[in-house]
Amino acid sequence: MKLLATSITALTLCSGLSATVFNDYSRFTEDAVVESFEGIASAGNNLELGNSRNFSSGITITNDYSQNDTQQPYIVNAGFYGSSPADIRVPHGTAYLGQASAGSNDSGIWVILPEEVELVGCYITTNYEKDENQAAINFEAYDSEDNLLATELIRNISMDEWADSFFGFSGLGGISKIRFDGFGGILRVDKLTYEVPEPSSLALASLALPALLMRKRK
Ligand SMILES: [Ca+2]
Repeated sequence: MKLLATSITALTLCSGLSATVFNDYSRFTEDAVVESFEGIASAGNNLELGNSRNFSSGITITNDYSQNDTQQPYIVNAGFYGSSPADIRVPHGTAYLGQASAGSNDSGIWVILPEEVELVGCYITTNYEKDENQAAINFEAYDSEDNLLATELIRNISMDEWADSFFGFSGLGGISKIRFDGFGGILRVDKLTYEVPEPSSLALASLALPALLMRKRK
């Protein structure tokens, strides 16, 4: 019975993936893939993304925006809605991903990763001058079966703080999607970065359960 109980615990631990939040961009290695949203919208322009768009970095961005809504995700290059580019210090390059009132009339912005990753994150600003309590985003990580692995409430980060405001999720090989679901204000995202696990880490994880069972059988 003891062996059975131990085996069930081990199986539960293996299938019950979770993710943790991290803020240190230097955890990524040179193997990480960066989506900086450059070269998509022409200078000074917005490109509305509609319901789904694939990016050369491998990610797909989806949103269930409908024609009845006034807002949808967009890529902005060098300036925002006519404001001077100098007003905005974009963390990486001149272009970024944004949405006004993300999640207020839709399910927010989903980022579908091309494979299950170990690390994923981005630089985020969520400011809203009229009401700082409205300027909050739920940033979430999901596995391939749409189980929520982790969520982080991010509040009222000003434009000045954007380039210092990285939020990421870490989960060994189990993160398939991330989502931004907000309450109001304008969400801006840049330098979205992901990294798949080292092959040695995955091998270690896949060996862990059989090794444990083998040990218990002795
Ligand atoms: Ca950029």
